[in-house]
Amino acid sequence: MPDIQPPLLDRLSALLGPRGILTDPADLAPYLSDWRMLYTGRTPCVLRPGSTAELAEVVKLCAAAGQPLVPQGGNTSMVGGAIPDEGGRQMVVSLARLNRVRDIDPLDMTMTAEAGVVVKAAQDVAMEAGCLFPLSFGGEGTATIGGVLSTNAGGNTTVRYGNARELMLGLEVVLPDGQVWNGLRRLRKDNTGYALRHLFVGAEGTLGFITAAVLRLFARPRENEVALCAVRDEEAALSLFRRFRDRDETAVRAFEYMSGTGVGFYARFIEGGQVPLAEPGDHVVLVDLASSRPDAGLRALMEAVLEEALEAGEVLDAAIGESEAQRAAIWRIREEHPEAQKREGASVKNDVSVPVSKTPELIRRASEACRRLIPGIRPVPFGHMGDGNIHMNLQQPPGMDPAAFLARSHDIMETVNAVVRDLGGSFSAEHGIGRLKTDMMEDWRGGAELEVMQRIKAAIDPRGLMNPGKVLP
Ligand code: 2HG
Ligand code: ZN
Repeated sequence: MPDIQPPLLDRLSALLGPRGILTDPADLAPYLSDWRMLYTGRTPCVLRPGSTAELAEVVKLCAAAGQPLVPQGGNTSMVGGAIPDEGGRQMVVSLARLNRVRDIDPLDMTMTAEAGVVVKAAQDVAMEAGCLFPLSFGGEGTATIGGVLSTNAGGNTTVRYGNARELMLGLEVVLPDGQVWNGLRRLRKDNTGYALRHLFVGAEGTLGFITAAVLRLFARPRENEVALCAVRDEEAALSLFRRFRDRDETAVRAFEYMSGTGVGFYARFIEGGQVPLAEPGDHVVLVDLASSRPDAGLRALMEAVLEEALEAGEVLDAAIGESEAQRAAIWRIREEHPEAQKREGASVKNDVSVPVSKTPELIRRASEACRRLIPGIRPVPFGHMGDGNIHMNLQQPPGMDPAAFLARSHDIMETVNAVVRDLGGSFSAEHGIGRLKTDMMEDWRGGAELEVMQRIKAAIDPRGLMNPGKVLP
């Protein structure tokens, strides 16, 4: 067999020019490890095409050579979804240079953005046009539009605006054979056969490359109130959510739960980590209310509901942000949770979801089960209670060897997942499958569901060149 690698590399170099291909090991390093440091892969090069047309040419050349490709956006995956394997053959394709907002239309309430546009940049462009692009989460300063669509990211505002999928009207995709599918339609109604665009959202790059998308925009909020509350227990947290929702369902933009342990890590490890509650206690909730109406009366709503819940003994203490800076400071407590956990030592993440009504039971039962499994283990559940997605994370017992703790990762995940299954939940709510959870697919999605997924993969990417080793077992 002739070695196809050098000629292919030469052809890719000629096509992409010096800006478009990296081969120096020092330049490759940032593309080869994930944020959690779970994986370090190898690659002959990182390809950085500057346009959809250029990417299509890359994919054609690679398809002809049987060359596997790994798409990468902001490299913020929590499950190793954008890292090549250790074999050294898979090439990373960074979409970072496809970073133009092609169009924004405040009347249609749409934005057409390329895959490499950073989420925060998309939010800013929308804001300048008097609109809101509502997807929001801790990694928004790094994560990209292509990545959040490929993984169907959720984040903090799912309770109000849905996941990335619900924010997408149309897509442009480079298919595994190098064809470009232009599905950049900005229609609210379009029932013309199978909804292909939805196949690529959440496929984690295993069916092709999302290169651009038409995104939905919303009216910009004119009022915003954020409160941090110490609550009695998990049930009281959920009851507070219900009180807000019953008063005004459209006002709740985010409803986030945090454990006292996680808030403690924040105060200890994050610079300037102030918590504006005298006694945060064991259970803390962040409520974010927003409305595009200038006279929405959100302050009155916030105060009335908190008062009611204080009287009922559900809320023990609360602080309402008095300025933009104070609201941001409260949000920081929640968003720095992953970083604070990282600094405290080894932890095992469980990005799980259950019906919203079952979140208190999930937190309680999973925490107890893990404490029985490893005495001294510290549950750090936090996240998006309003949509049923709790990060049921576990921190090593103080003083335990991190490696010994991580060696128990599988047992810990199984323990949490047994509770999740019992409550009718999902083992991966928003972070996806990537490489970390492929071995759970058979157990959770096996049978007809997995079989259809495998047939779809075989139909669209018959040679398995798109992000091999991810999603499917
Ligand atoms: C968040 O909600 C992210 O901050 C990360 O989904 C969760 O670190 C985690 O487990
Ligand atoms: Zn999350």
